[in-house]
Amino acid sequence: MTRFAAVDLGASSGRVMVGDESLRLTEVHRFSNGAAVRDGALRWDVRRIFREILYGLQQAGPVDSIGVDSWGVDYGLLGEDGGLLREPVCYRDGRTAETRALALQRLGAAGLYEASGLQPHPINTVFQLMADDLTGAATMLLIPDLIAYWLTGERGAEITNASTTGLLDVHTRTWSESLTSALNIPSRILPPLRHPGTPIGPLNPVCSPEPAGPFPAWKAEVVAVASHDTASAVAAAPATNESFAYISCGTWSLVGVELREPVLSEASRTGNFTNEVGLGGTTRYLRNVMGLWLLQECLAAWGSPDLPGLLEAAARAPRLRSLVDAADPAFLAPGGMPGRIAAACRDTGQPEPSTPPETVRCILESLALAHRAAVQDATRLSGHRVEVVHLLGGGARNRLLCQLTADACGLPVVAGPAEATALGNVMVQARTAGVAGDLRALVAATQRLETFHAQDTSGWAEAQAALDDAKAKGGKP
Ligand code: ADP
Ligand code: LRH
Repeated sequence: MTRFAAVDLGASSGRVMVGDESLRLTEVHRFSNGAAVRDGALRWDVRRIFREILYGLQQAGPVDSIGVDSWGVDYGLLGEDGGLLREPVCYRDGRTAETRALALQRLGAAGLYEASGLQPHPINTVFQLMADDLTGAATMLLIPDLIAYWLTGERGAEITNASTTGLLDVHTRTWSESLTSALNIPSRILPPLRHPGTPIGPLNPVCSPEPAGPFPAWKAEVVAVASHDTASAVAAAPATNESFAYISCGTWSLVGVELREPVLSEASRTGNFTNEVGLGGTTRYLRNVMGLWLLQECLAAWGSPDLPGLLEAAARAPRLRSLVDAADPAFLAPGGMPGRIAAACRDTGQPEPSTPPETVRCILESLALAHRAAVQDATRLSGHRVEVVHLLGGGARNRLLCQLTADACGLPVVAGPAEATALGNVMVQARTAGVAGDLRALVAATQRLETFHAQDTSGWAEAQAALDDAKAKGGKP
């Protein structure tokens, strides 16, 4: 039996899982993740993450290959000597406000969209690089590529994640010279692109940072997977035909459809849709919705109460009482989330949630409403038919959110796999090792899934109209 290690780094937790050709998956190590302010910026402790990965690989024992995926857009800079210049900055740091405005001024919103196919989200790598000090930078490595470099000594940029940077040409899928030159980003720091399924190199500690702990003593090939976590999750959607939408639901909700070609219309641009690269050359046509970040932040503010108890109480709280725009980047930064949500309700003329269960109800219904809007808009803007919604990732464990999403969308929601990303990571390694056949069908046949049918579909359209109306009158989200 061939064994594959999937290193899957989420914004809220990282894990090392072992999978095989039958897509049986075992978690061997999980660790918490999160950004913290150091040296004047919100940063990821990527050396600690690497130590956790090495520990996880130790727990995994010998495997035939290793794949690494993580959240998108963030990067580390290597100096001329190959060392990391600084701890990577988290996309939630506020440093891109001015550079985003500058890029929009130089190229125009339509010009940026036509070139990159991305919504001009403040998190995009391009705006971060424009805000960064690139003195002495030899190479920019996205997070999974940085980990792969530390594991092998090889540098590159895997294409699904490169497509989140805002520097990939949406037409040619190569680094865009016109964007780098217009935005003064030295193209020499962008490493060669690589595609899922290509070998990166054998395990080799030559570039591993110190002190990192024991490096695996066994031999294994590190293989490029769909290293953007969302791309891996979508690859593992247990879809039986093309007529589906997906919600990759964890810290973020990434909501959209899988297409053969990008959609670059004006309506798509103003609708805030992004065209990212998916496995097999597909387009992930999606909208970024804030996701369970809203809940994570509230839980942290409340001192981490028991989640199941809170969800039960939220299920009993009044229905569709107060809603916020869960796709609004105003919720991007950390801190004070219960108060910010209450203020957003107040500013749009709605009752403020006054207890944690009411706030949780507000968050989950707001997410369900944003899921509904994104599924409907993606369908309308792309012309793609949708009969079912696949809700993937940790959010699939939140049964209330799954039911509310089915109700809001008026469509069946198939929830799971909760570890879709790690599964998508293993799928590419299995394919590379020669496993043939329909791997999505294998996911459907082997993983725990639950279908939620739409029940109470009343009130959602009115709630959306009321929220749009309140925002149009100047209310904050
Ligand atoms: P990421 O990869 O972005 O770190 P995950 O896909 O791991 O995110 O999802 C994490 C989220 O899943 C948590 O914030 C939490 O809201 C939700 N979640 C995980 N386990 C459960 C559970 N048992 N019940 C309800 N929600 C859960
Ligand atoms: C989800 C995700 C998402 C990006 C964001 C930075 O983890 O990769 O697709 O937009 O993180």
